[in-house]
Amino acid sequence: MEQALNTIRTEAAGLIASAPDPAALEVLRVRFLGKKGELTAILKQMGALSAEERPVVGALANTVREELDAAVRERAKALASAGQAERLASERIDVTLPGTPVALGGPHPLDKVLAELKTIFLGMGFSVVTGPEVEYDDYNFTMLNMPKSHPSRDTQDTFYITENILLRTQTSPVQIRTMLQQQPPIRIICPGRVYRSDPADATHSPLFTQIEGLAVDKGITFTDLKGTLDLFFKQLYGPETRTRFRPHHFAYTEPSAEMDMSCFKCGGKGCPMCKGEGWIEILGCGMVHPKVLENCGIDPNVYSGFAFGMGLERIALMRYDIDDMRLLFENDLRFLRQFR
Ligand code: 2NL
Repeated sequence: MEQALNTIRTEAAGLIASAPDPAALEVLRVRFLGKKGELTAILKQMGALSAEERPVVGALANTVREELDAAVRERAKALASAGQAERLASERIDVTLPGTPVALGGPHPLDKVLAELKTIFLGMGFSVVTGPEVEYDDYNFTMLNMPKSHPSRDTQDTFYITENILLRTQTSPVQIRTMLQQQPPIRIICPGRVYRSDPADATHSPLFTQIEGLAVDKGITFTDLKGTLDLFFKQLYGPETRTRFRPHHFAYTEPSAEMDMSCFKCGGKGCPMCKGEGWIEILGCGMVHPKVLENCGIDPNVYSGFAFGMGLERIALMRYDIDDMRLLFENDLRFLRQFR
């Protein structure tokens, strides 16, 4: 029996020390040390030994078990660290390789123009205010001196959600909301999307961006309106830019005017851009109608104000020499990439 133990001792030690991988090592561990293993099988025969032999063989069996146990653990450790070294080598990453490029966007031409306009108006003491695109008929029309049957509504045909709720046709309702909330002095610009039931063509769109301005305070006159807008266009198109005002009619301003600026292409001599006129029609404006002030709880005997409104798309088309408004809405990347 001692001989059998010693045979296992040398055979197992050799096999364990050269086990090629953790799976093979586990097979050996079960084979020699498992419950049904070779060592156990020998121990089971101990009953046949004499009383003198038993402790000697028992001690040897324990020594062999401890030795083999230690050998298995040692081999397992060696295999694990070899495996790790192998993985580190095979999974090595070259951190100096160039990465996958991320597609970067850029500002839309309308946003670029809007940023420019905002900067100029902020410099003149205006703040930027925005409001909802779905509006009350009251704020979009009635408070602006256009009751339900008013003919001015026809030129601003829009999309109704219900009888009294619609897609706004101008950003004036944002100014109405502001006047309802605070007393003068007020100096704000209100940019945003507005809607009209117009078919799309090179110069029209059922959705466009408007920017309206409003100044209300004691002693505001038409001179303030002219000076503000003239300075604005000189800053936008250059100091040689001139402006002129022609009488017009809006229900919400009195007096009302349309403003032209000298053609930025020919300087006023006349060219295809201005259709030989030398002037380009650019916005509508006027002194806020006393009734509109009154509707908003501002006393027209104490305060007066001016207001103006212009389409941002028209300004963007001229600024970037774009010949069709639809390009601004189609989001064709070949077009948009030119403004990055
Ligand atoms: C245009 C003309 C205009 C206004 C907008 C306005 C707002 C209030 C009171 C009075 Cl709360 N007026 N806004 C005034 C004149 C013209 O827009 O052609 N827009 C595209």
